[in-house]
Amino acid sequence: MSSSASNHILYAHPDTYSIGVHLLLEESGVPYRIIDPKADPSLTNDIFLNASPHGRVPALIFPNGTTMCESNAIVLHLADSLSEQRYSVKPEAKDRGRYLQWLFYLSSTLQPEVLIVFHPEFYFTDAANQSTLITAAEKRLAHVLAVLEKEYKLQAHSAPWMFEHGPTAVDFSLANVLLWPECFTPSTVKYPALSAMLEAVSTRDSFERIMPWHQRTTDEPPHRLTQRS
Ligand SMILES: N[C@@H](CCC(=O)N[C@@H](CS)C(=O)NCC(=O)O)C(=O)O
Repeated sequence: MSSSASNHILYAHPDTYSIGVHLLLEESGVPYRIIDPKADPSLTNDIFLNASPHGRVPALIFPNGTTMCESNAIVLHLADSLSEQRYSVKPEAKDRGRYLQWLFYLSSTLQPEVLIVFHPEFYFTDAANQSTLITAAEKRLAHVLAVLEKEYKLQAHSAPWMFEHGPTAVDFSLANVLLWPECFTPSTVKYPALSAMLEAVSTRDSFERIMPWHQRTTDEPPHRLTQRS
């Protein structure tokens, strides 16, 4: 990580959907700087909200001044544009469609259940309804994880990664969620393929370099910057 004005700037908060983007930047070896909009509210200004209109992390400002938010859009774009596309499935590759399918699945099908598990209060104010909602979301999350486990098993020849040539944006983004004990418990019985992928991500040098920044410092749920539904 270094800090010249021509760097990428990652707006992030520890232990959030920022981890996948942070990993990819670290893997790619491009210079970048991190700003936590929560740690320094004076920075949660027009620049951050311009990059992330919903006010959520991660958001990225590119050296040329363009901006992006939405973690999976960011990792898709970074993987396509950095490191000779090592962390992407190239646009002309046979597997490109499958790669896009699973990246979008993470955003559209996995993330909604994760949001409920962490923030049932966005939907109900009373404890009884929140508890019912969490139970339903956990059941749906277990199904989503089973679908992902099945896909990784189908691609056993690529193990521990989803694609044969090595780790991609899909693995990094999914590992981001699998790191949360509220969502996933590694198990060689129930989720051997997902657990192996998570283990493989967790032993990478890049992971060891970035994770000290992502330690939870309070008991506060990791997802919240401001109360926003
Ligand atoms: N779909 C978004 C979700 C981002 C998101 O929910 N970020 C959370 C932290 S994990 C956040 O910034 N929450 C603060 C808020 O909503 O105010 C993505 O993948 O980037």
